[in-house]
Amino acid sequence: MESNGNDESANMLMKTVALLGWYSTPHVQNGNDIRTHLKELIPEQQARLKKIKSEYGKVQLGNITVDMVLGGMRGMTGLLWETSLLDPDEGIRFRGLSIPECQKVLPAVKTGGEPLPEGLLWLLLTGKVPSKEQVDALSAELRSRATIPDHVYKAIDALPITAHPMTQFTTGVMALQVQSEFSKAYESGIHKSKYWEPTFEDTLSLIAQVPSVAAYIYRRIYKNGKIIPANDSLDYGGNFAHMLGFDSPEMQELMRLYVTIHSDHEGGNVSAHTGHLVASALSDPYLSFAAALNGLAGPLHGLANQEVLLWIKSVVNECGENISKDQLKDYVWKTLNSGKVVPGFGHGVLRKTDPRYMCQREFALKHLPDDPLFQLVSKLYDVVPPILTELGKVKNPWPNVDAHSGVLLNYYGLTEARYYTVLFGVSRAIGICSQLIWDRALGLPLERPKSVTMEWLEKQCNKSV
Ligand code: AMX
Repeated sequence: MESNGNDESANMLMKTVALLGWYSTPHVQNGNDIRTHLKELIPEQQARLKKIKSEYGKVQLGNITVDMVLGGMRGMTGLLWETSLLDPDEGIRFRGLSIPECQKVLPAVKTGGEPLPEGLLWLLLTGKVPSKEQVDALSAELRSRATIPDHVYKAIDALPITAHPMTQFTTGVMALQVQSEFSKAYESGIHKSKYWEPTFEDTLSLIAQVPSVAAYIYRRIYKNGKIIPANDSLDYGGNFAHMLGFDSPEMQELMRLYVTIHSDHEGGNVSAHTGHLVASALSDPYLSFAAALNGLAGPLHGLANQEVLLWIKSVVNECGENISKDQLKDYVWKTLNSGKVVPGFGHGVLRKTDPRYMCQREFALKHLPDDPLFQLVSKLYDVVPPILTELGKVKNPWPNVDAHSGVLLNYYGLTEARYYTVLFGVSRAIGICSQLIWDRALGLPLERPKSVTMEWLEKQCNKSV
């Protein structure tokens, strides 16, 4: 693998990043074994959290209003999530780095290529941009853990082939759970200061194994069960595309980009929060990640990428590929008037166009500018936001990540929209699992917010007026 880390602008960016202090942890020793890095970082971060607790424990972070309690806790700061932070206007930053910055500084297969997901995993776990050698070592570590026990395939095969791919995927992850090192260690009485170690073992194995489980499901449902073995000469994203049946260099690049940008979106979204919540009961990483996947499978969250392509295809079926903007407006209103959402638009936190949408748009402009479905997606970018704004209640009329991913996959031949959320799930393993290691390393407690009844709210509010 070549690195693009020597690129001059990337070096400049790294210096700026260091000057701005985004990496708050001191320099750690060079070395390619990620465990060694974590062993050094964990005591520093434990001390940091202890200091925050003791010095700022009573500082208020905002007022909770009735609207927040009734409105799905929007805007309520209530979780610690180290691996990424979402700004409503700028979008996601992975350990301080925006998506374009990650594209510049993370190692790639070829200079100027898309970031390798293993590099992002290293960044999320350690807060440091890895060298090419470190990424290669992590790729090799993942490959060494990628073998799936046979009973996992049998568990999936027990489901009807018509079962939704996400149901099959969650079943596969649950079947992997029997190998959990964390649950074995807990049963044998491990000391809590060591929880992160079996969590690390489980999460790395889980990240290593989900692409094979996901590819098995794809080939089982759509390719007559003809399974493609892993290619050990490929990286994580390239090999995933290969096992699905796609060997073009462009599709492999798309998969690297896809996995990287879908990996993490701070802690409050349904899948990340669910994984973190379930793990706070010391459920092992497999149980926690399977729970997260069940949240991702909802149409307001990860299933939206399936919904977008199906919706776009229904537009084409009814009006043809060369639909005018006026016809498209009518179609959007028809969707809204039938009581449905326009999939791929809006967000719980973002208030501008999602940078994950923008980088996929740039990929499309580079590789498939004339694709009719891409052109339709571009038209939707013009047509939908003014209509959602006109509704008067939508807080963010702009497109999110899911508005774009389907047409890219479809262009390269991965046309089965019902499968798309599984790709999202494979990617999410990287972010959720990285944070789970830190959850246990930092000794984060059982999550248990307070709930109230309407009667309690009425009484409380009557007292305060
Ligand atoms: N189409 C139609 N109505 C929409 C809308 C959309 N794209 N986005 C928001 N609204 C509506 C809401 O349904 C809500 O209506 P209600 O008051 O009648 O219930 C109102 O606008 C206010 O919602 P909001 O505060 O702007 O959004 P939210 O935080 O409650 O929900 C989200 C965010 C993403 C669920 C919503 O924008 C939506 O349903 N979008 C379409 C589905 C989608 O693309 N989901 C993927 C999100 C990204 C991801 O997780 N992968």
